[in-house]
Amino acid sequence: MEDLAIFGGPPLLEKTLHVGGPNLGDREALFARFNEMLDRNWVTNNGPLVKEFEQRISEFIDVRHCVAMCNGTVALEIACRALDLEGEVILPSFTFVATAHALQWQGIQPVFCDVEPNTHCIDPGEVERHITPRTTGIIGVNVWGQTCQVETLQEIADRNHLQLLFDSAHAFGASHNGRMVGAFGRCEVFSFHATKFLNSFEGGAVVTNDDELAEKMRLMRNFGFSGMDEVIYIGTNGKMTEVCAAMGLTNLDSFDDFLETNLTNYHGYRDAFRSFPGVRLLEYDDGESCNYQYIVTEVGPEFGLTRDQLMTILHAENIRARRYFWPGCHRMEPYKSFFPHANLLLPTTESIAEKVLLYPTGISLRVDDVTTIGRLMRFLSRNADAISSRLGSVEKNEPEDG
Ligand code: T4K
Repeated sequence: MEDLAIFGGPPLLEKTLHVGGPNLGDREALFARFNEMLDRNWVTNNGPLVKEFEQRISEFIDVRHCVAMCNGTVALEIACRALDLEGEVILPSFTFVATAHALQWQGIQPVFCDVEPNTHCIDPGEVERHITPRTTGIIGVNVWGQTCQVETLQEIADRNHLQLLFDSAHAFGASHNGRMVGAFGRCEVFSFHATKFLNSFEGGAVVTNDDELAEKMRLMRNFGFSGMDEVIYIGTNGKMTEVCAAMGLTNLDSFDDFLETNLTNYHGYRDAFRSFPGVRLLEYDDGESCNYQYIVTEVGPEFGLTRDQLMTILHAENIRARRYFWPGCHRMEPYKSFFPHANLLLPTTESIAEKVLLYPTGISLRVDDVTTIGRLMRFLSRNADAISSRLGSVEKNEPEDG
C-alpha cells in the first residue's frame, strides 16, 4: 500500500495516459500531404484535400453528402440552423455540453431528457414526455459510439412533425442494424477533434442524404456566399482547413490499425474488470461495427472505493481516468440557473453521472498498459477498506477535472 502514489510512492506509469490521447497515422504520409498542399499554395476554402476527405467519408458511410466543418460544435450549430430549429429541442443531458450549447448559442431552448441506464443513450419514452407545442426537433446522441433507438425516435419525430438529427461525435465507424452511423435522421454530425477515434486535429462534418440540406449547409459554412459577391443566407465561417483535411485523410488510412488496437485494449479491460466486483464495463454489441474508442465503466458500491476516490488514486498513478459527462449538462451554467429543478426529471442521468469513469485507450497505450491497470485495480479492490480509511486524510484534494 505504501507504493501507491497517492500515499507517496512513485507513479505506476512513467508516461501519463489520457482518455483521448490522439490516434496518429503515418507521419510520412501526413508530411507528404502538407508538402503537396504548400506546393499548391491552397490552404483552405474548400481545397482539394477537404473535397477528398468529404468524398472518402461519404463513401465510407454510404451517404450522398459530407459537409466538412472546422469542428463538431460548429457543425451542430449549422445543422440546427439549416433544419430551421427554433423554440425547444429535446436532447439528453448526459452528453458533452457542446450539444446543448449549439442550441442555446442560437436562442433555441435545450430541453433535457433522461437516458437509458444500460446504453446511456436518450430514452425515447422520455422524449415523448417532453414534447410541447414549441418543440421543433430531437437530437439523439450516439454516446460512446453506440446507437440510440433510431427507429423509435424516427417514429416519434414523424408522428409529431419534428426534425430528428443525431450527434454522432463519438460514433464514426459504428453501425446500427448493419448500416453505418451517418445515414440516419435528417442528418448526423461527427467530431474529428484530437480526442476522437478519427481526428483531423480539430474538425467535424455533417453527413446527410438530403441534397437541399447539404447545399444549404455548404453555403452557411462559407458566410452564406453563393457566388463571388452574392450572399443568400446568414452564414458563418465553418470551413475545414487543408491541414486538418490532410490529418483526417492520413488517419482514415489507419482506420483498421486504430480499430485493432482499440479492440485489443477493450478485450484486455473486459478480462481485467471481470476479475473483481463492483466495476461494470459497458459492453459493446459484437454484432455491430464499433470504434471501441471509449472504455466506459460504472463504479458500484461493491468495489469498496467511491468513483471519485478511485479516480484520484488513478490520477496519482498517471492514469487520467475521466468522469464524463459529470455532472450532466443540466447542472452546468447557464442551464442550472435556467432549469434549477431539471434533476427531478433526470433520475437515470443523475445516477450514472455519479458512477461513470472512463479509462485511457487508443494507440498511445503500450501493450502491457492495460494489464498494469488491471493489476492495480485488483489490488485496489482487495484492499479497498484499508485504502478508503487511509484516504480520509488525503481526500481533501478535490479531483482535478470532470
Ligand atoms: N458532441 C459530443 C457528444 C462531443 O463529445 C463533442 C466533443 C462535441 C459534440 C463537440 O465536438 P468538437 O467541437 O469538440 O469537435 C474533450 C474534447 O475537447 C471534445 O472534443 C469532446 N467532445 C469531449 C468529450 O472531450 P475535454 O475538455 O474533456 O478534453 P481535452 O480536449 O482536454 O482532451 C482530453 C485529454 O486528452 C487531455 O487531458 C489530454 C489528452 N490530449 C488532448 C489533446 C487535445 C492529448 O494527449 N493530446 C491532445 O492533443 O474535451
